[in-house]
Amino acid sequence: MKKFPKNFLWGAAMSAPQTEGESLSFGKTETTWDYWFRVSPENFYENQGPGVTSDIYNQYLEDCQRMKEIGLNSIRTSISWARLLPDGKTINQKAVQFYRNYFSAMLENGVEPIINLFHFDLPMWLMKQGGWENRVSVQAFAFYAKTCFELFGDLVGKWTTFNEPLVHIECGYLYQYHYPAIVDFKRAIQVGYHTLLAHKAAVKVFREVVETGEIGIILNISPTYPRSDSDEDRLAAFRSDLLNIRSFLDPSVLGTIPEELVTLLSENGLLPEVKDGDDQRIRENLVDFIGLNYYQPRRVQAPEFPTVPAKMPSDFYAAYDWPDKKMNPYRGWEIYPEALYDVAMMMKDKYNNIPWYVSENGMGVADEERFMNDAGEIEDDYRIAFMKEHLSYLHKGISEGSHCFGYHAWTFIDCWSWLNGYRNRYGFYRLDLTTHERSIKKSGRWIQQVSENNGF
Ligand code: BGP
Repeated sequence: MKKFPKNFLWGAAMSAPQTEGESLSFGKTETTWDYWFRVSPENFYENQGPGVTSDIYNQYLEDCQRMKEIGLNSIRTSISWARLLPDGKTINQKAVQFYRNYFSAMLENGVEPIINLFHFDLPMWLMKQGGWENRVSVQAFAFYAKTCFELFGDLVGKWTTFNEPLVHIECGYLYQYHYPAIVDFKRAIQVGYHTLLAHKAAVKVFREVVETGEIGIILNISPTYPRSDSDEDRLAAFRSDLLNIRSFLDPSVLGTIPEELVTLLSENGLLPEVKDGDDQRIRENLVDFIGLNYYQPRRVQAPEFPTVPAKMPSDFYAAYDWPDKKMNPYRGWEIYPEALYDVAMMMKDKYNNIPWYVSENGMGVADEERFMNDAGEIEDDYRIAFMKEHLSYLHKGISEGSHCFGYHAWTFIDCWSWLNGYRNRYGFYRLDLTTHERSIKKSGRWIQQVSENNGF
């Protein structure tokens, strides 16, 4: 039996834009997702948009009971900025009531809410001013954060500022998976810099207005493995880590931006605009904990014909296709549970053994109705096997002293996914797209046992 530390968090992660529904009602205004779907629905898998999603806005009472039913002692979700502050300034009282009721229902069911402020869903009123490219976004975010802390601080003990900040940067400004779908490395770096400052500003305001409670940030972590031990491949891995791991982890935990990252950006004409006092803002305002979303490793090799100065991150490191990889063919992501041990050791050895948790891990599978038994239950043994393997490596890291305090699966109920709609399912509960009924999967019954035994 693999036992986990006392008070270990067993839970699941989700986000407002992927679960709430009522995306243009009860006072909420458009986000970039609502807007993009309205103007370019063809970009979205089977024209599935963010309008209804899992309808949690209307079903949260029953859903909070469902959390308890499968043994979840914690849930991470986010607040919708455009719902709470439809014009950036005025508080929407319907939103206040909804979130207070929702978080209270979690607490009544013994579920600790971990509340995140930004999960890719930028309000259109801010996008129209340039979004994260415009430094006004930093103050706008700090105001939103302060509003949340004041309104919900009595119900929420753990806050996080951003989910996967790298993703809205690279998908929005390099790879065209998020609005505004621009390809421009320099603008991407500016967006990243303002995002970092917004995170720092939110932590600062948190320390000013909240007496008890903790604050952190959630980062996507893909540990980098070079193709070979050659100097060139190792340099590629080092640069990948600078951009993809250390860019947010170092300033959040250590209060520094790696010097080598500054040099690399400077040599390539990519440095962002900064202002006096930014150094101090970055040095201070450190987090209490870190959440790490782990799905897949990153394998790299030296780029063969890099453009100088760099136009894309691939000019610093190229993807390496490891012939021995094991794949999740539905999502196209490599399955490599060993990395969770490496991540645990990295947090212990390089980040002062700061408390951290696995804030997302999971397996998206298409056409899960193939695995439905006669009683109508999805027998998702592959998901159970996936989680067991990952938890085993995590357990090894914890037994060697890494300060990990929880494991959250992606996700609670099958949810809407950005451009992929409902193609890949991740939930402990299946969502029926026509009736919006939820039904427990085998993995839901399994996680209940794991949570009850605090191990498996
Ligand atoms: C993470 C995001 C989630 C979720 C998950 C699964 O990166 O934080 O919002 O979507 O990935 O990925 P996908 O939905 O693309 O399959």
